[in-house]
Amino acid sequence: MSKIALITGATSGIGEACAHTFAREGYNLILTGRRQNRLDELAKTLNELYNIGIATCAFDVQDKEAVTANLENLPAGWRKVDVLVNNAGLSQGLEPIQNGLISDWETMIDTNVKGFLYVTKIVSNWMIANGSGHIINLGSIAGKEIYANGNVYCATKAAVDFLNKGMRIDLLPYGIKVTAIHPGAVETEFSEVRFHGDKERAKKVYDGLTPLVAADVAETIWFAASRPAHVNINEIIMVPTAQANATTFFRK
Ligand code: NDP
Ligand code: 8X3
Repeated sequence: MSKIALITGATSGIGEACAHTFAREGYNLILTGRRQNRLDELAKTLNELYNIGIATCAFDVQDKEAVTANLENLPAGWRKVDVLVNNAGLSQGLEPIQNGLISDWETMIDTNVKGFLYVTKIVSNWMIANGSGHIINLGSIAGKEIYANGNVYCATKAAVDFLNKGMRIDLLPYGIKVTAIHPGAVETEFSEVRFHGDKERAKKVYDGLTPLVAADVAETIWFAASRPAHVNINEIIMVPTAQANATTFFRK
């Protein structure tokens, strides 16, 4: 029987790339995100390329009731999730703490921490019932090192780092693997979202260097997901060659 991967934030960037990678590897997929049209297009493309089963669920991870209703309403067979790619997330703003918008902070905390937890609670219980599973959490280099004006975004990713470590302990007795992937700069819609749609400012983030692309991260996630049963990858920090740490870039 084909395995199942549930990928949150599959409408763009790293999540979308993961959908392609896991589909290529023969997984059936549960794809989530807010934009149903993108989920439909992705499902159509993957159906044309690979002969796999796909369920799509459009919901906002910030909305606890919507998360529960959408996931719990999936047909029972879809609860046999082998891999959860806990990826939905975003940054909003890049301002010193005294100037930050409270609405941006709330969106980041509600999405990257609370939404992440809502999904984790439901799927980890499915995995416990199934007797196995692998949760792969998208942290960030921003959760490992703080940078100027990163304040709340970095804090949410630091929370993911600790939750990753905490859930690994809690889920250990159930044989559930837990991994975090912490990327540096990946060119996706991330910066455009951070800068509230300012494409020009977003592009500048990657000026003069070759950033990671979403597929680089998806392949690393696949590496973690495809280790033998007795091997767990606890975490991986991956950056473009032109990035030494959260704040040091070499730009041509
Ligand atoms: P994108 O903006 O390209 O993709 C983000 C995805 O998250 C989209 O599919 C979006 O779907 C989904 N999402 C955002 N908010 C919500 C929400 N409230 N409810 C449901 N889904 C939501 O960015 P990336 O692919 O780059 O980001 C993916 C993850 O990787 C994030 O957690 C990010 O923090 C992390 N990351 C990114 C890095 C980068 O440099 N790009 C580096 C390190 C980590 P939709 O809008 O349809 O809801
Ligand atoms: C995304 C990477 O450095 O822009 O998490 O925060 S960074």
